[in-house]
Amino acid sequence: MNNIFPGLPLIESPMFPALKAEWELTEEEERIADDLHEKGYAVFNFPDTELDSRINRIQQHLGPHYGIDFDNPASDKTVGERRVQDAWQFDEDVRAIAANEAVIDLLSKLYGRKAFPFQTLNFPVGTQQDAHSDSVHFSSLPERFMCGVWLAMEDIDPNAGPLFYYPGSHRWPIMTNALIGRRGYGSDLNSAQDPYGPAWRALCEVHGAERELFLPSKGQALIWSANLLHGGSCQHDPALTRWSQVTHYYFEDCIYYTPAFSDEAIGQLDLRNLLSISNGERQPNKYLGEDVHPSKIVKSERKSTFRKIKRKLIKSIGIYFD
Ligand SMILES: O=C(O)CCC(=O)C(=O)O
Ligand SMILES: [Fe+2]
Repeated sequence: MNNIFPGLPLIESPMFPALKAEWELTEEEERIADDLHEKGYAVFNFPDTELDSRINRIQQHLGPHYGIDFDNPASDKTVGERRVQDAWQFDEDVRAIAANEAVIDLLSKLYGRKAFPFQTLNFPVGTQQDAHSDSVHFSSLPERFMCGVWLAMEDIDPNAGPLFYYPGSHRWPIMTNALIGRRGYGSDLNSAQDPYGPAWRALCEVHGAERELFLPSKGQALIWSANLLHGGSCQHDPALTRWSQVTHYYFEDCIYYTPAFSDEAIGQLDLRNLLSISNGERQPNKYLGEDVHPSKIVKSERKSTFRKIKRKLIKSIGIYFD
């Protein structure tokens, strides 16, 4: 496929219609690609014949981690821990869902680079998280090579704090520190999302955007693109559960970093040291096929200091050297 912009995921490329004409996609893959391109999310049936038994085992195994009384239908399920991060490290079913080969193949096809899962979150209830895009937590260089897959592990009740999202918001400016005039490197935050809330609210207002709720049946999943604005709506009935798993994916041959704690323009990147959930191996930060080490970034800072001194010398005594 002749792709003039390999630095953009295929589904986010302005050349998407032309690329699609050359792509070999099934009807279902084409629907998913169209939805991601136009709306920034796509719904699909999770391709795993053992899903029901995996879900049962996950609920049994992770249940005690939350400190919630699941046996009493009337108990408040929103007390205690609302999530377990990276349960894939000790729960084979969480790992199998994250590393599902059919999902990885689909994502790799849609993005044009090989996908790998790097983080799991398991929720027994709604998160009630404010609207945000995951790109302030996890981004890549080139940008947009990240996505989330949200899997419903039961039928989701409208009063259980369903996931919400703003269709089309993936096309809005990507939220960065430069955009809101903030320095991030070395900063300390309770939540990486905090500084950007007013900016996201302003974008929603100016676009007159309306949120949509995701009310899936058990076994349905939703892919969201890196810059789609989403969150968890208010859980009106605290006695309900909302079992779900989110897996976050990156794509190979990128730099992986946390934008909330980075200032990209001056080379200050809060790099991530990632493991692929698929094989447990480290996924090096790469740029155009070559490994990128944090020392290289520091080195280029040193280089620019050297350049400054050099320029001063040239100006003051007319010496030139290279
Ligand atoms: O499940 C939710 O309510 C939101 C989860 C979320 O935003 C995330 O995992 O990135
Ligand atoms: Fe999120």
